[in-house]
Amino acid sequence: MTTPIIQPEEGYPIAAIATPVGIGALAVVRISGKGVFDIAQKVFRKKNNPAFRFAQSKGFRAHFGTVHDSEGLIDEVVALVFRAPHSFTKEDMVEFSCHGGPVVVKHILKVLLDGGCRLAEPGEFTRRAFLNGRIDLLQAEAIGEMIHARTESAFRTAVTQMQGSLSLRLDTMRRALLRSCAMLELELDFSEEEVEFQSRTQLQQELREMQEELARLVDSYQHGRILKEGVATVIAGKPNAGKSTLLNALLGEERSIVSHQPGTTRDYIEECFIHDKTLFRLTDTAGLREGGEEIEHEGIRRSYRKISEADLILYLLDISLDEFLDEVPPIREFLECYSNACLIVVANKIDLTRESAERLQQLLAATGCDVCAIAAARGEGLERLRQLMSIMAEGLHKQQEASVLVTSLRHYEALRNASDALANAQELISRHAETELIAFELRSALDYVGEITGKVVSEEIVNLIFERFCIGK
Ligand SMILES: Nc1nc2c(ncn2[C@@H]2O[C@H](COP(=O)(O)OP(=O)(O)OP(=O)(O)O)[C@@H](O)[C@H]2O)c(=O)[nH]1
Ligand SMILES: [Mg+2]
Repeated sequence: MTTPIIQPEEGYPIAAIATPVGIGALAVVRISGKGVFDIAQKVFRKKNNPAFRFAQSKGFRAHFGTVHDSEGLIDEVVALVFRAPHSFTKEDMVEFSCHGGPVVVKHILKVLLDGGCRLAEPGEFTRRAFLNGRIDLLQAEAIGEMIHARTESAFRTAVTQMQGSLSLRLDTMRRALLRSCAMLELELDFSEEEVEFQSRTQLQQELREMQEELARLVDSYQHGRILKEGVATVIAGKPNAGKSTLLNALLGEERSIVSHQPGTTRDYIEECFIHDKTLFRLTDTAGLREGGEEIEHEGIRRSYRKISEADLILYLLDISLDEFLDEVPPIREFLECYSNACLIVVANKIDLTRESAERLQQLLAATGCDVCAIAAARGEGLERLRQLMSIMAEGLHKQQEASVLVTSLRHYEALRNASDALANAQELISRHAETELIAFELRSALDYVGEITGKVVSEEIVNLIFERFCIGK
């Protein structure tokens, strides 16, 4: 199990530009850590008040003045003071709002670095907020997700997580587990006297309730993942069916190479688009066929991997070919093998046949699937396809109506492990197993739950989480 816990850093003063690179009305450069008031003092002069001292300023105060380097004035700024522990990092902080030109901002950053700060690493401000106990790991991750949210619903979910609703549930669970663990361990201290401080019936009941709660959270992951990452939608089918043409048409740009040669797409291509407030992560894959050479083989292997991970499969076929019914067995196979995903059969190239209605009917009867007819190259039928995709996505969403959603694979895995440990504990209790074994399972459930909020977590995981942030956050 992971060992606790990373010690809070010493609070070496760090500096970073907190706003995006480029030209804007304003930009913010922030510093945090020990001695930042002295560093700010070296470079800042308050308007009409030469006696002003950051060290004596109250928190949450804005001071208007100028920033200088050895050669003179750099910019007029507003310096905002936060006094520990009432700041984002719980350390002393100053934020300089300056004019938003890239050169100005870099100059201000440079004087602060020359003054004694070091450049902050990606996510280091948020990391300090976590290490200093201002937020837990879940909330820190939610901040990252909120910044990267591409749809309104992903944003809302991240905000809920940031406010700590999932943290609260997990903490309650953790406390209950801790209590039971303590009782069992107390029994161990008196093992010769065969006392039972923790009623086994009551413990069984409590563990069952916790496991149900964990199961609900685990189940919410599919929905949460779709909100965050989009509906994983894979366009599959034989070579030349028009998969790349369809990807381009749905995106409205020439993203994937189209050619009349079968086997054009080798590696898969992934792009996102939003329709009707739903984010779709669309993947164009290599056409599925026997034979071909080595690179194409690898492409096809990757296609199957993507198909196996899909929420929604668009199975594309060329309806203008006389042998279009040859596609029925592979479609049936898809339905069987990838039953976790939704499937839409998309009949392409209707512009090339006069019998499209008749053929579609045959296809519908033979597969029993939702069939959509299009001419991807001309953009015909795409609106109906998009509608059908949205309806399918709504079905995926509605499968889960939990108020708290799990959106991260890391949390999902820890919750599943915790749930497994609770199942083991219950099994042991019903077999009247030794207290030691039951306590061991409860401890590991406790550790898994603690991993999520960061109560018990390895430095490696913390590093992985904060690496994905941008500098200045
Ligand atoms: N007439 C007609 N031709 C189309 C249509 N859609 C695609 N095509 C043509 O079909 C050929 C194959 O299209 P692609 O999009 O490259 O097919 P693909 O499924 O990606 O093929 P691979 O990458 O080889 O698996 C190209 O010549 C396209 O112009 C359509 O709706 N009507
Ligand atoms: Mg292609």
